[in-house]
Amino acid sequence: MHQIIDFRSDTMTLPTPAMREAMARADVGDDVWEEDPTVKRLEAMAAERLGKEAGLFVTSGTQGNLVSVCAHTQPGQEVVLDIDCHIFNAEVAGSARLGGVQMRPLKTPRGFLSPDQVRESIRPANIHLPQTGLVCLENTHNGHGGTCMTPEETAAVAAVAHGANVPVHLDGARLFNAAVALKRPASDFTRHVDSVTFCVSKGLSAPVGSVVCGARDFIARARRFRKMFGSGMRQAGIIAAAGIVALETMVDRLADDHVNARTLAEGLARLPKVSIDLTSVQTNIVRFSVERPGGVDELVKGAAARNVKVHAAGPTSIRCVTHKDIDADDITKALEVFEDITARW
Ligand code: TLP
Repeated sequence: MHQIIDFRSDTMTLPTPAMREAMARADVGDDVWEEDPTVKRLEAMAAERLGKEAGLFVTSGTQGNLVSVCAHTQPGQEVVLDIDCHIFNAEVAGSARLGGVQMRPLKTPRGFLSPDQVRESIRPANIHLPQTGLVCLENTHNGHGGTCMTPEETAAVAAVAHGANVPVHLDGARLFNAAVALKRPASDFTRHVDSVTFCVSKGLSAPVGSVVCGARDFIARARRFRKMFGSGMRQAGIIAAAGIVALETMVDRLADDHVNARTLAEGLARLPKVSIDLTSVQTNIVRFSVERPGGVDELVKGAAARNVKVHAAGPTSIRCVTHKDIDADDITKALEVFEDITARW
């Protein structure tokens, strides 16, 4: 049992003893010179798992997406993506500011672009129009509650983009959650996209980092952008070592987080003034809304006072994320806290 039950994000996970051990012992070198054996091992391992030629260790998911957008596009081009996705909403407009691209956000029912939407959004050749430079997808979809896009849905969208010579980037910050939830190899989700970023620092519990995977020439361009953005990291094997442990030992256990999220969601659904779409709870994210003025604040503050931390995702919505530092007993305890707070609603 842990003292604080922290549902704010799976980024809150602390490194495991095995990770700390691997970090202490990591064989390292200067990674800007491509001489850090541990970073190279993580990159190769990630690329192999996702069926790509090469990998690039980056500081964060945000940086992975940014270097990918920059490496795929030219300034002035347009990027097609879902309106609720992380790249459009939560990456400080980095792609616009640093990549010089224009975003073309489209409204979707579950966070996933359809093949028709992509077909209709790709710009025809015309002197007035921007050129479509990239399509971005997100799996699992954070804003829609950790929903999963199937490999087949991904393939159908990518086929349309590729038919117009437009590459596809996948923000797979929580890609392994989708793979575990749908019981498919992670490479099934990445086969049809040109590049993918996944995070070792979320449910996989490593302290820092993400890996971008793609074709060798794409990764070479992404590497130059990573350097431009100030993240040539020298003896980065110290942190990459934890990423290796994450990939080797922390993927299968994500299934436990999904069970805990489901139990939490079903408990929340029984509370007064709480509304939750249980079909959206497919992995480790639980989003729900509170239909009572000031209710979000009451829940966030009331729960925090009893050592349960939740994230106010909007004026009427709360997000809870399950992860390895929250077990089944914690879910029971947290539900008791939420029941007490909402008892008089
Ligand atoms: N998301 C964070 C916050 O920024 C909201 C979280 O706690 O969930 N893509 C997706 C789908 C993400 O959810 C995130 C992180 C990122 C990219 C960015 O990763 P980092 O935080 O490593 O830059």
